[in-house]
Amino acid sequence: MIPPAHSSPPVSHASFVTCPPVTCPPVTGPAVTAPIGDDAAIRRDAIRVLLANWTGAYTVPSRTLYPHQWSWDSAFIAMGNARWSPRRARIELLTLFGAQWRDGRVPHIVFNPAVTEDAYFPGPGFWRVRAPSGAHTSGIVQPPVHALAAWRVHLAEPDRAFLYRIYPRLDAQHRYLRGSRRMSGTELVSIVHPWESGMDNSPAWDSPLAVVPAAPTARARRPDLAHVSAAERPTDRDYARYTAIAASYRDAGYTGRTDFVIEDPLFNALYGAAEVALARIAAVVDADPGPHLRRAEEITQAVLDRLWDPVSGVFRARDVRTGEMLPEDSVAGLVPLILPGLSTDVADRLVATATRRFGLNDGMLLPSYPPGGAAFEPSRYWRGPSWINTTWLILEGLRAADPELAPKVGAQILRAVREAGFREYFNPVTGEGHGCGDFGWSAALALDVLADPAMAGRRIRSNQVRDVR
Ligand code: 9WN
Repeated sequence: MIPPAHSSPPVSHASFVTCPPVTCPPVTGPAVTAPIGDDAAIRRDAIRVLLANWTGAYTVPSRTLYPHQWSWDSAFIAMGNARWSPRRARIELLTLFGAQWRDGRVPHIVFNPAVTEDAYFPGPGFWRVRAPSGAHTSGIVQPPVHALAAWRVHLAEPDRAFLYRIYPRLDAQHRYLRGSRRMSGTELVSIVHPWESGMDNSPAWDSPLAVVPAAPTARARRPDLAHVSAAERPTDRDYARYTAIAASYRDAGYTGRTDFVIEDPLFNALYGAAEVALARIAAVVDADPGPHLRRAEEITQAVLDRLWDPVSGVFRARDVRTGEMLPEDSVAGLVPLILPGLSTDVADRLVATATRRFGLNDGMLLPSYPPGGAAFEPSRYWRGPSWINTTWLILEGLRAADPELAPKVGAQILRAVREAGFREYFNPVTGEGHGCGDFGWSAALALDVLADPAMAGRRIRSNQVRDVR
């Protein structure tokens, strides 16, 4: 299937990079799984991981488990790369947007043609898509953290030419979400697959997934299990459901609804925060920031109106098919803390929930699911472990909401990678590392935290708070 192509010509790698074409060189150096010394050592080793995962035009999340380009991984990785190689960070984002579809969607995976089909499931043969650039991609999206990443990359090394280039593509990405994903008729956008949430195996998805038929024909191959223990990954049953939803969406031409239509607080909070970042970028590229700021306000209000649960003091996902809020909480419900327009009252309640129910202030790493919850599994992918990216998003929100707590959360991130290495996720209670090693965003976001003035003991000035930097 050839999806509708983007209206502007696709970005060609050759037009903006002088580095070699996308290839997959062998991994260099041993995987980082052993404890790694002080801050300077963390920095050195984080850069080593990012270099080892660099393909010449983007960074793979992992050489073993995820050997292609992932959408939101690239945004987080760009923010870390901005701290030592802004040029690499710009290339990372431009490469991703080079595979943008004509309708504006930014696919969640851009496949490396040098990697064999059986290295990752579902691969290009399953999705059957070619973007206008010719790249093989998936047909779904991931949380839109890219405008924030582009703005951070620009702040690290101002480059108006980069912003002129990326702004129309970011704007088209948001136009796609606004035009094709507002499925409840409100300002909120829906995800149509658990993979779109970025938190695929979250207990929050258990109830909507329970009604998805897991047909035997949808049985997935599991190359992931060659790299990571089955006890740390989703079950076969869940994989069959993921596969069934993706296949039905593909067969419908990647449009419309699936059996899974959810308004997710993490996705929508990043969408709102990204509109603020787009406003900042628009001001630099002589575009009008006004519509972005208005949309940021509308999205923030809709997140509050539709997803805030005042009883439990956390945001909850809503099932658009039933109209009901989902019963399970997860760290996704804390991420609206990043919205610059959130009221102080709500922000304070979120901080209280994060500290009381998620144990944020206990010296424990921030879990992806509350430790007191019935579905808590401290080492299974998204069902309890702590992840560096969600912890980092909460840290971003805390800069305004609780400037005293923010550096402690930054310190937790550094402690996690110091003690266990750049693992994909961490047992929040013991700190033990799980999933793959040498994981891209764990390295990148540790670099970002290390470069943070608040981490060097400096106080955050009040004019820096409530600011998407
Ligand atoms: C499916 C790459 C991605 C992350 C997701 C994480 C995991 C993929 C998988 O890995 O998902 O997209 O195969 O499990 O859940 O957040 O982007 O790191």
